[in-house]
Amino acid sequence: IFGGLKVAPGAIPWQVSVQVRPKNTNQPFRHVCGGVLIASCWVLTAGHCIEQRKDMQVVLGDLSLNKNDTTEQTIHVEEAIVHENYQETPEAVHNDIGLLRLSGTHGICAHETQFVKTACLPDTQLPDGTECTISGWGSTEQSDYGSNHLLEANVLLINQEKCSEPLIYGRFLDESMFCAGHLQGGVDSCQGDSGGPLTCKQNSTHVVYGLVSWGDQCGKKNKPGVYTRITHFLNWIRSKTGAAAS
Ligand code: 4AZ
Repeated sequence: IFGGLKVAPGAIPWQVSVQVRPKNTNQPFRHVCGGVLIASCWVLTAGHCIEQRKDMQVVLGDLSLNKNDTTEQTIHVEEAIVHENYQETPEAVHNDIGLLRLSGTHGICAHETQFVKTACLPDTQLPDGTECTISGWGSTEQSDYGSNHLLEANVLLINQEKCSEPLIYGRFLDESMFCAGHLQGGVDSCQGDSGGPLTCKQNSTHVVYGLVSWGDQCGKKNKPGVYTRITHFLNWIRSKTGAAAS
C-alpha cells in the first residue's frame, strides 16, 4: 500500500494473507497475496494469486507477517478455484477472481473472534466518488519487498468512462473491473496487495466491493489501481459457495 497507515488490531478482521510453498515440502510458506474471508470456509482472492502447482494456506487475524500474533488462525486450503474466464493479457487482467475453500469440519473452518470476521457481499453498485478502504502487506513507497505490518488507505471510486480515457487506461477496462484511487497519485495498492479487499460502507455495513487486481505501477498520476468488480460476480460466487456467503 502506498500512502497507507498501520491497521489497528481488529479493524479489518476479514483481511487474509494468502501463502504458498512448493508442494509436499517443508519449506516455509511465504505471503504472495491478500484475500478476503466471506464465509467460515471461503476466501475470495484474485485469480492471478492462485498457483495450482503449490501448497496454499491462509492466515487470518494477522497484523505482523514476521511475528506469531496470538490472534492468528492458520488454515490449509483444500481447493482453489479460478474463474473460468480468467484471462491475463499484457495490458490487463480480466475476470481476476478466485475462491479458496478452507479445511475444516461440519462447515466450520475459520472461528469468528474479535480479530477474525467475515465481510458481506455488496447488493448493488455504489456511486462514483464513494470513499472506500484498501489494505494489504504489499509494496510501499519505501520498500519493494512489502510491509511487515498490515497497512490501509482510503481511495475513491472513479467513474468508468473517466478511467477509460486515453490518458488513463483507454480501452483496456471491461465491466469485470473498476478503478479506484486518487488521480493525482500517491495513495494506491501495489504488488503483494493483490487479491485483498477494497471495502466500502453500504447501508452501515462494510461490504467487499473490489479485490486488488492490477494497475500501471503504483501511486502514479493518472494510473489509479484497478479492482475486480464484485457485483459482476455475485452469481458466480453463490454458484461455488452455495448459501455460505452473504
Ligand atoms: C501488482 O503487480 C499490482 N497500483 C497490484 C496493484 C497495482 C499495481 C500492480 C495497483 O500486483
